[in-house]
Amino acid sequence: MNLQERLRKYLIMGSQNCQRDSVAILEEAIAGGITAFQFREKGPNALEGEEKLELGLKLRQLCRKHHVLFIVNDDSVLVEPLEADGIHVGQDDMDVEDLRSTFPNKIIGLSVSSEAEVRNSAIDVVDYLGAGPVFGTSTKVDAKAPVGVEWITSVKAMFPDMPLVGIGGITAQNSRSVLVAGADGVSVISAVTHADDVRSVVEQL
Ligand code: 3NM
Repeated sequence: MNLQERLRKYLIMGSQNCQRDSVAILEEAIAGGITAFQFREKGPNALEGEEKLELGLKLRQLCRKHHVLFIVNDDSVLVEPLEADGIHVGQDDMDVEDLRSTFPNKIIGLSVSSEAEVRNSAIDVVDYLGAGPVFGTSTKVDAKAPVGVEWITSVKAMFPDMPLVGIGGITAQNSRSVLVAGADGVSVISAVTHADDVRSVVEQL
């Protein structure tokens, strides 16, 4: 599978996004067919230090067992201990050129939500882009204004060969529109972590 295919159904999650055991939720999401996972332990009520590492190790182990891509969100210190496949950063996180020199062989993902952000980013050193928030989201406290599926189409037009995922407010009901607009995959938090039937939602995505 190439990276485009591996990013097709991309669950992002930390314990703060879960109302029950996050390990169980990841197991169900894997059963439903996610292809990639991002460990994003961040924001209010997120674990830190040893507890964060311990949970990361459990989730990492599950992903390894089931050949699901494992990406760490914005924590370069955890990349090696968790043997992550890569790291994802936003515009206000670590600089992607520094990350590339630290991790020459890891997958690096970068979020972009505007043309200005694209202009100010070293797109040539990253392996995939996340574009959003496509729709309104209440999961990320400091999320920007929704950019719509049009932004997906614009980014794909600018970088046709770059793997691209949509993020923000994506659900089983609207995920098709994100793919039709040009995304290679959809990344989702609450639609999966808050689902009564996680497996079924992932299957529908
Ligand atoms: N990043 P949900 S939006 C983590 O726009 C994150 O870069 C975003 O959560 C961005 O699927 C977002 O519950 C939250 O809307 C996505």
